[in-house]
Amino acid sequence: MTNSEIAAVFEQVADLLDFQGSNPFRVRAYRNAARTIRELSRSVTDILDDPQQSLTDIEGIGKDLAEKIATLVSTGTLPLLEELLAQVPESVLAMLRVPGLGPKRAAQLYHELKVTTLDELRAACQAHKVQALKGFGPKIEAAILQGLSIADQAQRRILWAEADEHVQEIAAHLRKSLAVEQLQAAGSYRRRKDTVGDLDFLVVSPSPEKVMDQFAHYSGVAEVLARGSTKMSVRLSTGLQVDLRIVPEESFGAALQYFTGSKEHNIVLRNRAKAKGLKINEYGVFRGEQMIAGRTEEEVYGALDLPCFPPELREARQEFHWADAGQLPELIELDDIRGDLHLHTTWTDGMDTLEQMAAAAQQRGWQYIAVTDHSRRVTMANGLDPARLRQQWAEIDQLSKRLKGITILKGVEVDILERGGLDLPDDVLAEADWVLASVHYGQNQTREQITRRVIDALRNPYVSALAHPTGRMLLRREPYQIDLEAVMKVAAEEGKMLELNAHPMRLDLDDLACAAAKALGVQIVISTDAHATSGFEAMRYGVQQARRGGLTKDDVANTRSWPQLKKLLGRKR
Ligand code: DGT
Ligand code: CA
Ligand code: CA
Ligand code: ZN
Repeated sequence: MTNSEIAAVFEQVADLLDFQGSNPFRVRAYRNAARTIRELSRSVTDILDDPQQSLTDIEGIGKDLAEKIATLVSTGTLPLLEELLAQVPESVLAMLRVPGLGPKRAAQLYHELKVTTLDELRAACQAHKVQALKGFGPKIEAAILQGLSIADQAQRRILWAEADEHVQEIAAHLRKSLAVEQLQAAGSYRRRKDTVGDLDFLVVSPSPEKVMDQFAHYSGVAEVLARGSTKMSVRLSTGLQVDLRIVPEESFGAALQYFTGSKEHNIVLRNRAKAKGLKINEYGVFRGEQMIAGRTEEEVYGALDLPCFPPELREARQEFHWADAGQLPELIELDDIRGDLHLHTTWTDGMDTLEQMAAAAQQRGWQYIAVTDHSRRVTMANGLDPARLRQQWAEIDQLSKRLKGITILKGVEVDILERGGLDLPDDVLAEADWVLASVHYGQNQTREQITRRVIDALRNPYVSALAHPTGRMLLRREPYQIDLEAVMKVAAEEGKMLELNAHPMRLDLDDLACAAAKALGVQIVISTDAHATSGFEAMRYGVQQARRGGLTKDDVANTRSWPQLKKLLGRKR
């Protein structure tokens, strides 16, 4: 079981308890457990398998939770979950997951309208029965309808980070078979797309049957959808489909190229081959009957006089033009990153202390971090007022005296208020080394309103960068309405930066917006928004997304030392 799967079970328990109107503290305990597990940097199953290690050694996991996890991993379920599932109709479960709905409202719909399925819910919204309920109204009804379409999508795709957990587990399982000689995960996963529809594995093997038997025995498999002589598809218990193909060694490169896609990229490639009098398919590149390439991807692209494109660029956007001009960008790499400029500590809603965060960043080889806890408007997160912020900065001064080898910048994530303006006065912001401005409230305002608020914030001389610029939550929440182009132009003018928030659920800016920012000469800052030391792990997701946007080291501000980065910020800072 992957950590995400385990976390999902605890979340489901929390949802069901909430739906039943259980004690809020109990609900909260299960939600916290889910969050703790999701944010762990190590695999729970690995720890359980290792007699030298114990789950309770991990911070945040007590004896009770450890026992529940062990039960879950060994039996595949929890007695409490089974009990709850017996009490709640199964179709209601899907309702709990509709963005904008949640367990409490779902319970109300269930009791008052007798709605038990998503289809019934959609019909009730369309008949405007939902807005008539106490505490609902037309806005919420519309939000539920939108949530239903997002839920549809969420059933079909998963986050890249979650796909990665599956890929690591499945690959490890397959590699246990001696029949596997080469193995690669292709498809959108390999292109590092922010969400993934299904997984596509390629294997070279002298005995395909043995590989397919091994695949069928993977513990996550719920159903074998199809099995042929060299190809097999399964559905995992999570609903994810996984395709496996066994290909001949001399065709591995061609198959890898073909199944990495994208489809659009492959179409361009096929036309280019045709223009050269060649044919390309998943077996190789052919001149007439003769195969002239296929063993490696380099060979395949080489046969068409093309460079072996990094998978992240294979979307039929700019890559062929760049190749023709001999100007394929040298994409940024994780090792280029010098520091992280967005993180939270126990001063607000983070789980680790300032010192722990600094030490963990240093361990990663980073030269600097900016501590950017929330400002007071974010009451839910215990946001900082000027007095507490200055207290925190005093602590940073103290810490800086003790810690050598890492620069701790005094920062803040200041809220852009609903009515416009910033949540902290200029004289406070002026003392900061680094100021992120964020929209957390008023996300339903019009495009004009939000764009204006953001542009005004970027015009403030003390603001350094705009955090998570569109507010999107992958598979959960659409971006708010914002004219990004107008925002980018102002950023360019003012020498301000835009964040690529690396949280796997945000990846905000997305790849296309990164490319647009680059075209306007706006520097991107890749930040983890870590709420615990394990959150730093997200940096790689951000870098992947930046690569998909065609960004090089020079396009990303935090590949520089802090003094160099500071020079790039607008003159006034
Ligand atoms: P996904 O799974 O929806 O996130 O996206 P992909 O890109 O992984 O798509 P998938 O799994 O349907 O197919 C894997 C790759 O196989 C795809 O990227 C390109 C290749 N492929 C699939 N169908 C076609 C096709 O009809 N024509 C061409 N040229 N390539 C295809
Ligand atoms: Ca796929
Ligand atoms: Ca597929
Ligand atoms: Zn934020």
